[in-house]
Amino acid sequence: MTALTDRVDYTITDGVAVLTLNNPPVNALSQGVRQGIKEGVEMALTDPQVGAIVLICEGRTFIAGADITEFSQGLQEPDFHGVLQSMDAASKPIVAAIHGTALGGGLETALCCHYRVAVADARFGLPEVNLGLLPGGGGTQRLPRAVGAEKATEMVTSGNPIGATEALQLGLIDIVVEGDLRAAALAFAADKIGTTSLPRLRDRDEKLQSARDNPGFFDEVRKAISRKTRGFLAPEYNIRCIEAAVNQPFDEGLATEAKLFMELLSGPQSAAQQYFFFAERQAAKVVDLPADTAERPINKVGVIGAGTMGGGIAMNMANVGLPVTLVEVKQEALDRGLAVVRRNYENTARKGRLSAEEVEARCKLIEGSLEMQDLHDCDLIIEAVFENMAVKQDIFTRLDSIARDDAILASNTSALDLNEIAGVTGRPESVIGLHFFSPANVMKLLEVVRGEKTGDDVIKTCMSFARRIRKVPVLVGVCHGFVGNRILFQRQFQADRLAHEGAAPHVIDKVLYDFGFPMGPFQMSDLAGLDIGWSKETSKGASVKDRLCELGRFGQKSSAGYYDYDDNRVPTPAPVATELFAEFAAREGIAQREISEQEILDRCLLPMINEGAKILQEGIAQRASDIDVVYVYGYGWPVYRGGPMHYANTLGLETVVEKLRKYGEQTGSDFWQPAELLLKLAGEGGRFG
Ligand code: 3H9
Repeated sequence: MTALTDRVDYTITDGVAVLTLNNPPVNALSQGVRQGIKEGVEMALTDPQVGAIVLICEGRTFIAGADITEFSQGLQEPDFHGVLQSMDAASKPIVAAIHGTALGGGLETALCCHYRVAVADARFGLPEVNLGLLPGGGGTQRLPRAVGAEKATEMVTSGNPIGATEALQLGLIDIVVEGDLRAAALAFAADKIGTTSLPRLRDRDEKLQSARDNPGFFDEVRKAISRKTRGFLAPEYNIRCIEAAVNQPFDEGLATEAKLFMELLSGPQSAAQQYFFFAERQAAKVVDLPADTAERPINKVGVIGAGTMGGGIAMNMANVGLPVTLVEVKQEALDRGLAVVRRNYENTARKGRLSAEEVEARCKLIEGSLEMQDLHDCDLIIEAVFENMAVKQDIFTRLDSIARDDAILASNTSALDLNEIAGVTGRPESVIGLHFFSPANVMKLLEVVRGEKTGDDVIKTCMSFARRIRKVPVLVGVCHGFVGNRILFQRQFQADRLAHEGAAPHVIDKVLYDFGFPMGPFQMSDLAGLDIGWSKETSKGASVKDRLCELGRFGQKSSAGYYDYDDNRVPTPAPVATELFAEFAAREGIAQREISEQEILDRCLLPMINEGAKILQEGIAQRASDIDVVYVYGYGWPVYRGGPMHYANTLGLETVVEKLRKYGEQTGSDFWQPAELLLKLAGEGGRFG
């Protein structure tokens, strides 16, 4: 065996040179890997004893793509394209032996091999779009030639990988291997020794014909994905590359791909999306947990409260095969909750994403009960009743005597003091916050709230449990609203002020929608319901929101709120809302005026950044990027802008401070006082993170 580099080994077995890549954890195409492949291919081509080459990987996966950390450092030699070119042009057959995931540059490497063999659970994809990029190693030109332009367009615009069975049917791979991959690849390669006319995807055109015959195809795709991809550059750039594959000769198509790739790579969207890729992975890590911290086993879960939240939480467990006991006080509420769960599953089945048997199996895993006592054998119990400290404390007092000694007791509170809840139990070390976002069966974010006394083992268990139920966990500390809602309160407050000062609610919403949020603050309030925390008996009409509720305008559920809704829930701005703001402004002596879109954007976003800085200086979040993960996954912050803290970095912290001061002077309010951490970092010319 020869070590070509510290990442690539070279051996010869029965006339077949085997290049073995070993670059943990995912065999990314780092410099040492590219160098090793280049040298290995050259060696094999010049060695008369070698008749074929196998490219295979050690560890858990085939090459999962370019090394993303290298993008920001500038690409080093050897150039990826040169390596691919030498493989494509090789005079001896090269076989890619694939296990795990062949992604991005990994799949592009395999596409430059003459043959591809793979194990049955291997997956293949070009997920560059998720990094704000496109496959820049010829993937947009070779994949359509392998699987057709239609399938390739779907793969590059969604980033979703396909499995081995589909890959075989499409012609992306040559065989699916049962048993030992290396042995099978060696045998396959030995069989190809001496083949003179090697199959090269660059030479194949036949699978492009159907797209050539259907010139409207790409515009149909654009239309179909427009809602989902609004604001993103990369999906459109990916489509243009496949169009080039269909309409241009291969080498011209490659040049188009290279040009568009560089445009994306040097732009702010890709920088934000690459940043976010690592932010998400960082968020899973808890800095101060000893490595040997044990986890508690979780095999059965209890949920208290069968409302929208409790039902949604229970579905997360059933989705991964975990039995759940769902407890309610009244039979009627329990029946209603279970019926909603069933309806949700049936809706999913109607869309073809679940079979009838799966619907039944999941519903069966959720057992309803009216007895809290039935939670006695649960490993994790999540309380999801309405936000009232006395009610929650009563539940935790009772749970303390019912739950097993090693059970974890969690509250789904979105803002209350977890320490006060834990304080009523004799086991505060077993109490934690698990703040799910609504709808809990859909939203990926989970704020894991660490109380003053929460045990390390409980934190570790909940962070890994979150991933088991396919959530993205972010560890946060106790404060009003934790990270997400605490920051949101600031934006809502300013949106309300702006409306008093003369900006119409729908204009404020539009500014935030255009920034990339799925909806603005007033649309969000209408969706959530304006009557949360409002009661007819006690209402004093003290705010615009109260007055809207008094008029029976509770938001979308009553087809009227800040907007009027038609039967299809299409909103039109409600004049009554603007009139009420004008009335309140007059009463409070606020002069209404024209407000620019820039001022609306600044006044909604800068307080979020400032609050994020306070959260960091108080140690409520572990790191700035965690705040961004909360905002992208929990509140629809456009990922191509990275999250509020990354966005602040792109504005420049000095600019953020300057603007905060400007609005402070304009309004004469302390609200705009920059956080100490922000002042410090801006003073040093620093950044968050
Ligand atoms: C590309 O290929 C461009 C080309 O078209 C053209 C070039 C000219 N680079 O996700 P995990 C790290 S763009 C560097 O937790 P899993 C990751 O940060 C690339 N590092 O594991 C983590 O580090 P840590 C196209 C990478 O088992 C560790 O590996 N490819 C890369 O849940 C484990 O990762 C992609 O977009 C990378 N490419 O999932 C694929 N990938 O332990 C990106 C991972 O320090 N990768 N790391 O936190 C993935 O989707 C998943 O990592 C994968 C494994 C599915 C492979």
